Amino acid sequence: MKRPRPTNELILHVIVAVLILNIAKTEVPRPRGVSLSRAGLYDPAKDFTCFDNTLTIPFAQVNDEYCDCADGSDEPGTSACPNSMFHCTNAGHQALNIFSSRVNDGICDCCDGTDEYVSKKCPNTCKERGQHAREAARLRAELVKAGKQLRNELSAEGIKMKQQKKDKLVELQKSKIEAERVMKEKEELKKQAEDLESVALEEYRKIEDEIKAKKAIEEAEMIRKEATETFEKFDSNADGLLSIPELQTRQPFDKDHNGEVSEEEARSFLDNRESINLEDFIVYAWPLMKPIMMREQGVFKPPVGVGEVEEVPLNDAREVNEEPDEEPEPPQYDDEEDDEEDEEPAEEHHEEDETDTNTKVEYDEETQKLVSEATQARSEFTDAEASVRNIQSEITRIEEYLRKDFGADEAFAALEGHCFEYTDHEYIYKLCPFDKAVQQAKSSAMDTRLGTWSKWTGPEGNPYESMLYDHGQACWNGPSRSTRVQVSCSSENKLISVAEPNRCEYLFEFSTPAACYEVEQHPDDVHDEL
Ligand code: MAN
Repeated sequence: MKRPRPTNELILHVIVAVLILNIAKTEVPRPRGVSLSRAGLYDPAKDFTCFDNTLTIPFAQVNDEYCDCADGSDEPGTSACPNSMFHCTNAGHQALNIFSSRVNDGICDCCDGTDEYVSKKCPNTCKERGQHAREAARLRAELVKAGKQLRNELSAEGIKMKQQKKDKLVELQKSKIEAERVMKEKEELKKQAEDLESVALEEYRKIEDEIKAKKAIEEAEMIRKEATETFEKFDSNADGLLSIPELQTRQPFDKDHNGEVSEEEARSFLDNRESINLEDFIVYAWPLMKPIMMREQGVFKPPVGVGEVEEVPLNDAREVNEEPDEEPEPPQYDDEEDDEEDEEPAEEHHEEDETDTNTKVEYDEETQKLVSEATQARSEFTDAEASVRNIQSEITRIEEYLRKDFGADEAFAALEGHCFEYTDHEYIYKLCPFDKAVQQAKSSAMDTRLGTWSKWTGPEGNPYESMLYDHGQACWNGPSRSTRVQVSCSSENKLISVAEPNRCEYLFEFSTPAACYEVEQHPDDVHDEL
């Protein structure tokens, strides 16, 4: 981006040039709609040759409201050629080039009124507008002068920051190559260690599987034994069938605690049958009864040596899901709120350990060594992988930063990472340059994103006058929110105002010394500025 060198000397030169050219302008006759710089191309003493050299016509045909030249050059001051441009001198203000279609269209485009020469209805307002523009330029020049030193400081800081990021990037890229090399090495070591571990564990796995299978059989036998014992106890007439009346004498099955075990209650424990034989009892009824029996045993632990279910005071039975009303152990609380969360995984872990230790075989020294080495190799590989990932994400972050356009001389760079606030009666607005625009309702403290940094959107010659933040939170029944930020020069960074000119389209005014630079001006414009 070109940055003009604003010196008093330059301004003086411009003024002198303007004066000279302005005088010259009045002396050089030229057809309507032709700029001073092109006046020499229209010589009334000669025939006119179109600029594309395709045709030569008598000079009288220039601006005769008939388009002779394909390039439109014979009609600079009429609307006859659709592809020609009309130049208004706008003496006293800024010269302007407009499309020929705007000539005599009833709208005053040129402040000197020359574009509407047929109706002559446009008064010359260039003097007032010029004065106005010059006053604005003078004020801006004063501001720029005041803010320039600050801008230079910001710029120096920005250049330094950007260089630091670039250096960091080079460093990270080197580290990444090394980290990837280490990761590959660790991966290979892990593979080797796991191969050895796998061979060594194969024998043990078989043993472990056998132990597991044996345990499963033992467990099934135990269940069978418990179930058979209970069946025999409850089958009071010993006819090999457990029936509803037999179960009705067992108080623990009084689910609704009304003092008696109803037929339905008894039936529900017998797989909804009238009676059940031992084999079916083991499969269908015992799983329903066991939790109740265990609860009974757990709550009313019989004295040592008295293990019979019958000796339990059955009338004190509880509902299946009811908690015992015995005073529970007072829980031990820590100060930490997340105590419960802490405890659970620990318990699970404990259970896992228990199953593991139940079936785990103790390895011989050599195997244990290989297992430990493989565990260590796995952990080193995971660490190496994480290290590559971390470096990569930092590289991505820096690359994103370096892609951002921080304006001429990086003057806006120092604003990155800072946020500026503006409060109105309803909301707190936040602008975090190069990041986001946010709206926070005072009442709910809820953040609404009004846009994410997109790009500079100022006009040609001064792109750093306006920023766009888009793709914000969706507007109800509408587009996603977006924010335009008008950036102006001042001696401090400040979010000056916020408006919502259209629903969910926000307009911020932000001032900063970073914007204290002279605006580029087109040489053609300067010519006619007096
Ligand atoms: C919220 C705010 C307003 C916006 C409406 C649109 O109230 O974000 O700025 O106009 O939503 O529904």
